[in-house]
Amino acid sequence: MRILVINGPNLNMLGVREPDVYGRRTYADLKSDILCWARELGVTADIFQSNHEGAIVDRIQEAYGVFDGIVINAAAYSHTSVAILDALRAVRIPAVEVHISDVTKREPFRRLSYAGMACLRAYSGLGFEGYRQAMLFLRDYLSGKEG
Ligand code: CA2
Repeated sequence: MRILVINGPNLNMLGVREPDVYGRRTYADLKSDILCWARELGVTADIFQSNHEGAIVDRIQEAYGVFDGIVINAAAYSHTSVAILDALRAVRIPAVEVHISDVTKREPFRRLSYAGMACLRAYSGLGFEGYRQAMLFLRDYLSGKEG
């Protein structure tokens, strides 16, 4: 089972600034956690990060026929990008949204997620653990254990 994990703009800055919102751990730590959890869950995870909307759209399109599931934290593009929403809908790969912070408790503009409209569910405010929950859900969903 192949899962593509997509991270959007500025997530590569994790641990560098705003530790009160996103914690002190770095993007390298996040990647290593995701790969470790993927091994434990018995899935293969590829991780992609970009600060560019079009690059994220390209990566989603390239996933067609290759990946079984997508975990996406589109970061700020979650709240603005109809292009990412359309790409997720076009490939019809089961997708789950993740946000490290609790977007429901921040500025009102973070409550709307276009990417989330193409996702089966969202994990928000769980820190890095949200990625593990998303991969676990997808593994069970794809193997028919979760409806
Ligand atoms: O909570 C999340 O995971 C977000 O997707 C993170 C985005 C934000 O725009 C979303 O509303 C919620 C921002 C990622 C930026 O990460 C930074 C990391 C370190 C320093 C500054 C920003």
